Amino acid sequence: MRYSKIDTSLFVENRKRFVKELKPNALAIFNSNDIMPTNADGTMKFLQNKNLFYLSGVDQEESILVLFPDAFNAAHREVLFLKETNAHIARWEGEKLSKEQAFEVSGIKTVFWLSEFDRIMKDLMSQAHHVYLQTNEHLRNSSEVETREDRFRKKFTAAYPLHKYERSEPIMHALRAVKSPIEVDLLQKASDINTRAFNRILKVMQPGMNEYELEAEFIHEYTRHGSTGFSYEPIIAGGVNATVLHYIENNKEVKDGDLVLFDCGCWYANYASDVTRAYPANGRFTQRQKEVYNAVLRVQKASLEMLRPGNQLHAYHKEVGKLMTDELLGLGLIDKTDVKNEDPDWPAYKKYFMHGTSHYIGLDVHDVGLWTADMEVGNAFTCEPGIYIPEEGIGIRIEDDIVIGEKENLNLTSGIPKEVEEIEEAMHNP
Ligand SMILES: [Mn+2]
Repeated sequence: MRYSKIDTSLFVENRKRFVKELKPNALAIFNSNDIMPTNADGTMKFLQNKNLFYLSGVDQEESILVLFPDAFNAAHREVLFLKETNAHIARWEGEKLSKEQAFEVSGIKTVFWLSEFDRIMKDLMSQAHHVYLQTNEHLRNSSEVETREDRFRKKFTAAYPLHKYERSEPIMHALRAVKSPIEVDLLQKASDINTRAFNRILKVMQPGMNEYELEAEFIHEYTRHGSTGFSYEPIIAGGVNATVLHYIENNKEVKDGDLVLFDCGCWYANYASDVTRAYPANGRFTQRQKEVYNAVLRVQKASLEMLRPGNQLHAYHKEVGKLMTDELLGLGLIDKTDVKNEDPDWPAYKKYFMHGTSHYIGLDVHDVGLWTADMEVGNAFTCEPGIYIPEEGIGIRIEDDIVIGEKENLNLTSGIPKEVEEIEEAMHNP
């Protein structure tokens, strides 16, 4: 792993919180993610299943976690099944967790090799009535790929058809939405690495560079500070490219006079950062760019104030829409008639600001969480309003990552310049 050892109490506490929500005589099973194939014998970089990680800290493929708080044998209340390792395997594949190391990472005392799974589970299943399994219930998930968990579920439910199966996902969404202090520190570390990268861009960007050269500056800074890389495909978009919301080609020349949008984030210890800024290629905003930029910035600052305990995400998004409507009227992009005749399901402001303002962030970039509950202390959100004007070649989004606090919010990305004067100052004093 590239990250420093995480305090085991995080995973111990997470398991305590999780098992409290289970029905009596229930066990829960979590499978790791697959190592995804490319072509021939190639594979993608491994990314752990985030529920398994949250409950164990195990960051290795072919791992299974079983939690059974009512197990007769106290040693079977928390069990890990891992890929077997020995000197020969270590020589070929590199180091894998030993049973002792797995305990040090997770705080789980009972660790078996995977080959013992069927035998041990036969015993545990004879005692259990309910079985909690995980499914991907993320609102925006649309993947058709069968996961390791999916394959496991088919096989396991066929082997034990008469147990009562339950969803662990609603519990996980509620738990993972509220970040503990250890998690906030890890999110801050990811944000700190990202902060270095954005500040580096302010020093090196020049008209004539290609967008991918700027992308290289990010990965350079990420890698040398222990990140495993981008937490999503980065968007580096000069001029009109910034008005294409999911522009990820990053292959055009940055022109003098362009505003360049950077939507970039990195991983640290499986926690994500996700930030957007728009910086002028030549170090100076034009008058119009500044007007639009400051309009977005006002909406962003006011929106950040509304991410407070007791508020609701749906109402919040409506309020942001009102703020944006006022700014677009001020910029002359829409008029009062547009607003008067607007479709309530697709208000006039959507012409220039067509995406959501906030999402949960944590172990996933678009983290799991409750979209209908009140906001509470410990929730971590992005805040990312934008204005996109293709006819003027201007696309601006300003995005920070914050954690809701008791008295005030913690802005994890406040070290990334976002005031016009600050940006121009930094770009002219490399
Ligand atoms: Mn975002």
